[in-house]
Amino acid sequence: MLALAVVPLVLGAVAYTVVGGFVSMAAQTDTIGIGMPFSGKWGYDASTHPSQHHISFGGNWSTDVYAPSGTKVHAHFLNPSGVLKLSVESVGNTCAAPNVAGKTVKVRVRIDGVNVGFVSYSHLETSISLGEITNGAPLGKTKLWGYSSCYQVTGDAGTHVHLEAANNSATELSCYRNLTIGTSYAAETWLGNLGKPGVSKIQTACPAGTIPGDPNVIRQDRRTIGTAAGDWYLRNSNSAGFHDKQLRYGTLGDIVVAGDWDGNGTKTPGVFREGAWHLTNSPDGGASQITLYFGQPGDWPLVGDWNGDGLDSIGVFRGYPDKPGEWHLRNSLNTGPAQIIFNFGRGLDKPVVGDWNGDRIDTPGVFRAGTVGEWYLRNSNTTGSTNYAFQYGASTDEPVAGDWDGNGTDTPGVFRRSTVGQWYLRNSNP
Ligand SMILES: [Ca+2]
Ligand SMILES: [Ca+2]
Ligand SMILES: [Ca+2]
Ligand SMILES: [Ca+2]
Repeated sequence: MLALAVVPLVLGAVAYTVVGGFVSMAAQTDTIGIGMPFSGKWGYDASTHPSQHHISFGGNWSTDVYAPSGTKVHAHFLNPSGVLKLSVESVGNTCAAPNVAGKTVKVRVRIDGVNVGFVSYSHLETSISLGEITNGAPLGKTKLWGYSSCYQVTGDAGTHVHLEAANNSATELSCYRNLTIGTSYAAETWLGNLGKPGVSKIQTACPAGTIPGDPNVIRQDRRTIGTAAGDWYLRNSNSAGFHDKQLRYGTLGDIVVAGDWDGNGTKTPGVFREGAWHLTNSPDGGASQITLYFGQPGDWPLVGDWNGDGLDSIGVFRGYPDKPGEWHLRNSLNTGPAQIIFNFGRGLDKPVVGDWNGDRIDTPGVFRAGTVGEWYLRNSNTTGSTNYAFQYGASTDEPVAGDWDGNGTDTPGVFRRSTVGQWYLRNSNP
C-alpha cells in the first residue's frame, strides 16, 4: 500500500493534487463529462433521442430525462480535467407566454478559468439565484406542468427535464453518449462530453473511446496527471510545505500509482493508461522499465501486496451502477489474468487498499459519498462482510490510505480541494 508521507503544495498560483503518495497538477485542458441530473429514465421515444430531439436554447444536442414530479435536479459533472467552476448564468421561462412550463437554468462550465460551454436544464421549479454553484448542487425540482403546446405531458410518467449542452466552440461541439431509450440510469451516469474531445456536427454521438470506460459509469477520479510532461511533486513529511522531490513520469491523463515493484523498500512511480501499466524502479522517473497489461479502460488501478510476500503487485476495481464493486487482483508484475476476484462495496464507491490489521497483507476498502464520507474496510481479499465501518471526511473528499505513523497499520486520510489542497489523516481504524 502507498505509505509515503504526502502533503499538498502550492507553486505559484497553481494548486497540486496529491493522492496515494504522488502528485498531479490540475490540467490546462478542458474536458468534462456531463452527468445525469438525477436517477431516472433517459429518453422516451425516438423523438427524444439526441440525434433528433429539438434544440431550443442554442445547444449542440438535447434530450429529455424523466423523473417523477418533485425530484431534485442536480448539476453533475464528471472527471473534469482541471479546476472546475460552475455558475448559474441565466434563469428564464422555458416556454413563451401564455404557456407556463417552468424555468430553464443555464449552467456555465469553466475549467482552469477556460469557458468550456454550458448545460441547460428546462422545466424546473426553482428559485435558484445567479452565481457560482458547486458540482452536484441542486438546481431545482421536476414538476408536472399543465399541458400546453410547449409541454405536451398529461401524466406524472411524462414529467421530465429537457437537457441541452453546447461547447464554447464553433468547430468542436459537445457530443452525446448513445444510451438506451426508455432505460433508467443512475444519477451521474455519463451522458456526454463537454469540451474535448467533441465532434464537428450537431446532434452527434461521441466518438468511440472518448467516454472513459463506456459502458461503465465512471466515478470522479482525480488521480490523473495534469501536464503533458507528467510532473510529480513529492513530500517526505505529513506537514504543510513545499515538495522535497520533483520528477517527470507518464503523461497527461494517465492515472498515477506507486509501489515497491522490486522489493527494495522504496516506492517508485507507475501509471495506468486504459489498461496498460507502465512502471519504473527509478525514484527519479524517466523512461518506463516495465510495461504490462491488466484491466481495461475505466477501471480504477490498485497497488498492494495481496499475498504478503513483501512485493507490491497490481489490481483493478471495476464499478457498474447498482452492482457490487468488482475487485480483480494479480500477484505478479506481468500481463496475465486476475488470480483473485471478489466483490466488495458498491460499483460507485471509491476503492482504497491497505493493511488495516497489520498482518502485512493489503485488502480492500471503499469510500462512499453519503451525507458524510463513509468507510468500509475488510481484512481479507474475498467476498464477504465489512470488518470496520465508520465515518471520516466529507462526501466530496478524495479518500487515501497509508501508514501515517509508521506502526505497520494503514489508516484513512482524505484530500480536500480548497484554495489549497488540504489533507486530513488519522491513525486508527475506525
Ligand atoms: Ca522499489
Ligand atoms: Ca505480493
Ligand atoms: Ca492486512
Ligand atoms: Ca499506522
